[in-house]
Amino acid sequence: TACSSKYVLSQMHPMWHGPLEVPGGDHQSPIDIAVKKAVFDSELKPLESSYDPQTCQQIWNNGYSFLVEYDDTTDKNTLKGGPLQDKYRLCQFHFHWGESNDWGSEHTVDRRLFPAELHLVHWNSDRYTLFEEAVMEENGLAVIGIFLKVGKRHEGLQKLVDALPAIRHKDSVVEFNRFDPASLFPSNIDDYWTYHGSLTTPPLTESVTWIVMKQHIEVSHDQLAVFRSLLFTSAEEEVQKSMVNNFRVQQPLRGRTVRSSFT
Ligand code: SG4
Ligand code: ZN
Repeated sequence: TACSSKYVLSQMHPMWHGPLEVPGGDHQSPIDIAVKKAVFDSELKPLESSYDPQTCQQIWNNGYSFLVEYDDTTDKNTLKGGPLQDKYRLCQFHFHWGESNDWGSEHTVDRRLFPAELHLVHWNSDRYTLFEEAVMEENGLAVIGIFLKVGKRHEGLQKLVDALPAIRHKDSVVEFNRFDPASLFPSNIDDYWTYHGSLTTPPLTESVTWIVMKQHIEVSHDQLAVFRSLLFTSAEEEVQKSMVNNFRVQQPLRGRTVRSSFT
């Protein structure tokens, strides 16, 4: 599957649920984005994405979030431009959310929390041949972060929301086709912040160029309520646990600079 995600997960899950050693790195994610401290960089280009909705394969509850996975064996879904030197390939997107609308995002803006955050995970297909290889390298991954706010119903998101009851339990997977990831982009993708950081779950490798959109998207309270009806637990477990608050705590900036594409 995309990102060889089953392989990654079987390694990361026992770790994540046990006491987590904080890795030594100085480039961990997520962070608070302090708007006035971000440095405008006129060299930052507009992002160029090109996605083929036909390459969408499945939707999967991995026991931590739900993932929409794409065929990443060829360059059919690419991201370049922006802060990126190379071409990156989409493998999956997923969300983080809270138990209430008051929190749930991983990144914050001037300490402001959002009810959810979308992550579109891409790996560097110019330099590496596999996701597993890219995940270990400094320029291996590019993740687009998009904040969700509660407001009016999001049409693009609804097709996803409708599929969620079928993957309520951990480890359930259903086929999911023809979904355009760009339908979840805000109208303005030219304004973003970027910094160098890490995955927010094990292996927590510092391989991510983060691209966090300034503009959020709006989804309805009811749509988020369906996210919260998912379960961390498998069908066999006696005590079922709602999938909520699946975000990592914030990490220190430690001298890094957040750059902005806008003034
Ligand atoms: C979520 O747990 C996804 O389910 C993981 O996907 C993902 O791991 C992890 O978040 C970290 O990604 O953009 N938040 S993040 O830094 O993409 C990876 C899978 O395990 C490695 C496939
Ligand atoms: Zn994420």
